Amino acid sequence: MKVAVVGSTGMVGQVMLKVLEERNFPITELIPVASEKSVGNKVKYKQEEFTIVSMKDAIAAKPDIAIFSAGGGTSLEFAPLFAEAGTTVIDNSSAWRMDPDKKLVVPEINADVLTKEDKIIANPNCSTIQLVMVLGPLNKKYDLKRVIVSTYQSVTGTGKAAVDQLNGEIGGDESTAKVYPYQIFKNALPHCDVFADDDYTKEEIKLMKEPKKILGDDTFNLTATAVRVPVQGGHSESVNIEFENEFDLDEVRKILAETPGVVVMDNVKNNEYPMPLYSEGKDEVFVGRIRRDLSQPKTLNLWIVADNLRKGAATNAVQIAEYLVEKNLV
Ligand code: 11C
Repeated sequence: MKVAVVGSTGMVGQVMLKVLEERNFPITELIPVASEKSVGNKVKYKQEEFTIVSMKDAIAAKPDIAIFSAGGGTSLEFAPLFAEAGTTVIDNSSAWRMDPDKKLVVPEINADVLTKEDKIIANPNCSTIQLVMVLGPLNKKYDLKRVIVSTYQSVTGTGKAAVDQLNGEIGGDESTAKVYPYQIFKNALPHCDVFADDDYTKEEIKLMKEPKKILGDDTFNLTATAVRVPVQGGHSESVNIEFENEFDLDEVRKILAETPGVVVMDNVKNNEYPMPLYSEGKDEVFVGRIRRDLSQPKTLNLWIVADNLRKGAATNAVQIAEYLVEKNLV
């Protein structure tokens, strides 16, 4: 496979290269792409250096697959040009996710929707991916009625500048540029992405819309509050799930433990539960604190953690690429 990585110098782009390497994706030619100012610079892949090329040169090279993580504007402009050249684009931005003609895919949940005709495939938002990995199998068994999710999101979700802000504040450097409207160290900001309709943030709106599309089910209600916390390793989510049907707690644990890509870490007697520090650098989605909501029937509380740069972005995109290759769809 000839593979272009668009946004190869960014935080997610760098993890994409690492994940492609780790999973030994069958690359015959790697085409790293980045903004004009980086063209000619090098990126490393499998101990070798590769020269970053321009978008124009990458399109002309007609890659089989282009994995994009370069922001919504870049995706809107360039993904269709790659698609016209015959390339299948896997896009990590929010640009195409809710487009009714584009598939939004978490491979463990809905890879079967993909066909050869899909030339631009959307990778969901990081906080959505870890949520649907848990909601999907439980919906099949017990039928979701209402979901309330509160997130605790790592600064890596915002990008390098936010990591610099946190580290600068930790080091007491007053001159650190502020990406957030407030200090993030020793703080929690109920504000991820920008405010939009009805006083929800865009991050919350993504969380409320994307799961329904991925699960192919809009019969349940979902509400979200997204919070940025001074954490660097992964996103956490506290989730309250009301089902239409009664459930058994041991069966819930069994269903989740048997879901590929999900790891149950739930032994409170030994203080065992998922944490961002533990999830960092891992590809799985970790779930714990699985317990009944004692305030009403048929309702569950649980806690989900995943590395937002891996399963929340790069790993999911690479898994989509793997599925396309395996099923001969590119
Ligand atoms: C965050 N979820 O943590 C965001 C980052 O729509 O792909 C990814 C934004 C997106 O701020």
